[in-house]
Amino acid sequence: MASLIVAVSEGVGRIVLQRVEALNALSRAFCDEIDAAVVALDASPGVRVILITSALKHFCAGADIREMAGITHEEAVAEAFTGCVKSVADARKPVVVAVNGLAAGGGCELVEMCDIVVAAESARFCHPEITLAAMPGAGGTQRLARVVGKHVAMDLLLTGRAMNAHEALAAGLVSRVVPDADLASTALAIARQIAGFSSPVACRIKDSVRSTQTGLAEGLLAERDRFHRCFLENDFREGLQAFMDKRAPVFGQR
Ligand code: CO8
Repeated sequence: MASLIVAVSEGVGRIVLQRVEALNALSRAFCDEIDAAVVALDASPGVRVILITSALKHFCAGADIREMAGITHEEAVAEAFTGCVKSVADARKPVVVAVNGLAAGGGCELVEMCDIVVAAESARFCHPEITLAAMPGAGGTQRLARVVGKHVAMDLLLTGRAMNAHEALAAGLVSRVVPDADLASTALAIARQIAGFSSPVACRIKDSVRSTQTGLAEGLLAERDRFHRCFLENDFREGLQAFMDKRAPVFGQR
């Protein structure tokens, strides 16, 4: 089965994530597929809005931990590796995301890159990187802190706990919370509504709102550099190995 479905209808370019074998974990190949789809939809004259959804029980389990365990520090630096996609944050057109189940780590960073976040009532958001002796590398310390503020961001990033949909709404990470059964239809209705407006104006509004994020580009680069340093550390290797062994990690022991 294809891990991605891309379809265009009524001005909405829809991307459905369905990497079944790893709960949409963001392997490099999967990120490349998503990036190619977003870039193509963003350039397509028939598309005015991009909509990202998951066909699985979770939105996305984050970076592909199994794959990451084989990446060296040199490779991470050379590839500007982040464990997440690049294109969503750069899209010119508005991006709506529908979140069901868990959005973890890189999956939560993908959400943070989107413009309108519609969450199912049972959706949860977390940054469990610290439990692996890792840290976000694709904006988790930057975009998250900008939308939820320092203290909520610190709570999520330093404890790895999951925030439910209503808490995420109150914190500003989510735009709307809807009953689970209404997630797909509500997200599509929002995307279609925006697609019915003037596309150049929608893009200009997006651009203008984005320009409020001063210092973001510098913050993202500094975050990525700090993230890459994890690849040199024993605790990080232990965190990844423990996940794969399905056991609790033991940090600071080697
Ligand atoms: N990477 C690779 N494989 C994964 C991942 C992942 N992130 N998440 C789940 N899988 C695999 C599981 O290993 C399992 O495979 P198998 O059946 O072969 O054992 C399969 O997907 C199904 O998973 P579960 O059986 O665990 O399904 P559950 O419904 O019981 O649990 C969870 C779902 C809660 C999502 C659980 O799988 C989980 O906790 N996953 C890990 C989530 C996580 O920690 N993600 C953050 C990664 S860090 C990140 O994204 C930021 C970038 C920095 C990364 C640096 C280090 C990786």
